[in-house]
Formats: sequence, structure tokens, C-alpha cells
Amino acid sequence: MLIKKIRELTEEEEKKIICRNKSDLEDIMQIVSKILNDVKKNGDRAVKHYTKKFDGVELEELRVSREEIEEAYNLVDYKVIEAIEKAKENIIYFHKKQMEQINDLEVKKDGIILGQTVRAIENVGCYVPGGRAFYPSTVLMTTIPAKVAGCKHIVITSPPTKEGKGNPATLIAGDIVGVDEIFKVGGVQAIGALAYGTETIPKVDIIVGPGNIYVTVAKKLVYGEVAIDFLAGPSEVLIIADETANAEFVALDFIAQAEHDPNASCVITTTSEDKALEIKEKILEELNRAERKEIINSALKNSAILIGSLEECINFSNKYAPEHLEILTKNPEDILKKIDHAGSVFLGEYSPVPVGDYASGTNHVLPTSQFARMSSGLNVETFLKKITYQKLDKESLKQISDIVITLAEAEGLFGHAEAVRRRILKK
Ligand code: HSO
Ligand code: ZN
Repeated sequence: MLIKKIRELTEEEEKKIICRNKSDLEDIMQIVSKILNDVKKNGDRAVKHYTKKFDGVELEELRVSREEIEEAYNLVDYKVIEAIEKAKENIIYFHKKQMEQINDLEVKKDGIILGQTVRAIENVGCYVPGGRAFYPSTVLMTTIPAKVAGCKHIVITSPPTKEGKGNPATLIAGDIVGVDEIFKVGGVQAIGALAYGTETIPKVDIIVGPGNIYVTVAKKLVYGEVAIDFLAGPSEVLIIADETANAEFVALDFIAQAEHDPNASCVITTTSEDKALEIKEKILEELNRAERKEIINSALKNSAILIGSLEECINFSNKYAPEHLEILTKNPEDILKKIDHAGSVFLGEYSPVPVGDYASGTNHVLPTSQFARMSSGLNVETFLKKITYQKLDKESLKQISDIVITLAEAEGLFGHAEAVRRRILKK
């Protein structure tokens, strides 16, 4: 793991940290596009074929039955079910507050009524990853904003277990939120099914949720056929720590991030050289006792500890545009004002990322790989669209007619001009 002063980074070193997981997708695109075409053409048959090939299970039914959901309740610790329920309440609370901020709009200018009215996207497909781990928390984070936004039909797809079942905690989370259907299908075949529809899996209007590189490329390729949230890569954190920061907490949060994925990226920027060394020591200590040592070890290659002034740390963070940003400094709120790009920000030493991952109420599906420069994380607006409208009377039409007729004729669209002219000339 690189440990260096920000101002001494070579161009190459800086590029490697900032660009993290941007890889060449050409080969993957070809494989993915073949699978998508097959699903488009052959529906359920292709979905079952790829589930057998990649997940190693032969499925008779793609849809999870009511009995299977009931059975799941017997397989999951009651404490986990209760935690899912409590987290759900907090996530609903925050997303309902977001919804309260979204209103219809109507104004009048030069006699013309102009308005905007909000509608929910009707059909939503939430992809919930499986594979390395199952994520019932991602069920909550993807389905709740859609529910709160008022989407009519919400389905989940998630890879099957080795026994060909849905993961019990995933099923329970979906049931607790009240989704309409759950499919035990993952990977590219799930994205294809949601994008094109099959005999069993309905075509949706938007696909949201994180996934591995194949799922992400599949989302990229079906964009246009359906909407998507954004392309989410491996998880990442950037921490700004001053000399007051608790090195142990920084190290713990570093490990919490790194354990997600061998390609996870963790960058610590600090104002103190001593703190940098202390943090490094603590990370190595924690690494020794960590459960997911191999994954963490491999994530170290995308990680760094950087030293600079507070200004330099903030500038570096803005360049990096992290998915998660932790600010462990004296006055974190002051620094937040200077943050231009981040998915979600965690202020002060008692606000670690895992709280937002699971339970406080903000969303954990967030833009990675610098996409925080131009995108927000999942929120109710992801599932809303705005219809604009207008109403004129003869007088206001007359008032604006000159502009319309002139521009229409300049574009050679005489029909446009005539649609206005004829109305204002009519007695
Ligand atoms: N940190 C992940 C979300 C997650 N963490 C799920 C634990 N479970 C991406 O924001
Ligand atoms: Zn996490």
C-alpha cells in the first residue's frame, strides 16, 4: 500500500489511485451481449440454461413461491428479521422525507400557464447481488425508494443458492418491504430477462442495483431498452483525517471497506505524517485478526495513505469523487461545504460507513469510480419523472406568435409556423 505526500505523487501514481477500477470492457462486452441476445430470443429457456452454466443449479421455477418465502422465515434467526424490520423503518422515514421535497410546479408568465407534474416509473426491477455474499440490506435500499416513490410493480432478481433456492434473508427482506415478485435468477441472464421480458419474468421500465462486472456491463448494454440507475463498480471509501482523528477508528473503517471486494479501494488522506504511520500500524494489526483477510489483502493494491494540508486532502477527495467519504476532523461540517463530489458523506468519528450501509436511513446504492461527479445515489427521484404542461389563450398565443413563427420559418418548418398563424388570424 502506497504511503506518500500528496504533492510528491507522480502523475502515474495519482492516476492509478484516481482511476481505480476502470478496466477495458471489450472482451466482457462480447460475452455479455451474446447472453443478452440469447435471453431476448429464447426467454425462460435461455435463463435456465445460463443459471445451470454459471450458478450450477437446474431450476424448474424461476419465480420464488409463497411457500418458499414462508419456509425462509424458519431458516433465519429472529434477531435478523427484527433488524431488517427496524432498518426498513429508518430507510422509509428518510426516503419519505425526500418525497416531501418533491412537488408539482405551476407558474404563469406572459399569460401562459406553465407546469410540471410528477409521476412514478411504473415497473421496477431491483438486482440484488449474490455470489460472494448475499445482501438483504440491498433489497431494502433498492425497493424502498421505489415503493415510497409510488411505483406500481416492483420485482427483485437475485442469484439462487447452491440448492436452487432463493437466499432466505433476501426473500424475507423482499417480503417485509412487500415487493410483487421475487425471481431466483442472477447475472447477465437476470438483466436480460428484466430488459426484454420472458414468459415468467416481466419486462420492466428501470433496472437498479449493484452487481459484478458482468451484471454492470449488461446494464450498460440494455440501457435504452430500459432505464438504469448507474453503473456501480467495486465499493470505495476516502477518509479525510486530521491530527485529531482516532487512528484505530480509521483503520477499522478501512478494513470494513476493504472486506467487500478484492477490488475495493480505500484512500486515507491525512494532515499528519505521524497519524499516517499510526494508521498504517493499526491497519496491519486489524488485518491480522480480520476474518476476510485474503479479500482485504488484495484490496490493499488499490489503496493508499496520503499526506497533505487540509486543503490538499479536500482537493484530492474532490478529484477522486468517492462513493463514501468519511470526514474525521475537528469541524467536519465546515469541510462538507467544500465537498463537490461524493456519493454519501459520514461526518465525525461516530458516523462510520456501515451505519449508512444498513440502518440509519440513507441509501447505500451509490455511484462509484468517479461517477459521483455527475450522479446521485439511489433516491426517490431515481424512480420519478416529470411531465411538463402548458396552457395558452388566444391573447397569450398572439403575444408569443412572432417568436415561434420566426424561428419555425428559419428552420424551414412552415407547418409549425402555420399552426400558430392560422389560430391568431381566426376571428
Ligand atoms: N458498502 C456497500 C453496501 C453494503 N455494505 C451492503 C454492507 N452491505 C456499498 O455501498
Ligand atoms: Zn459496506
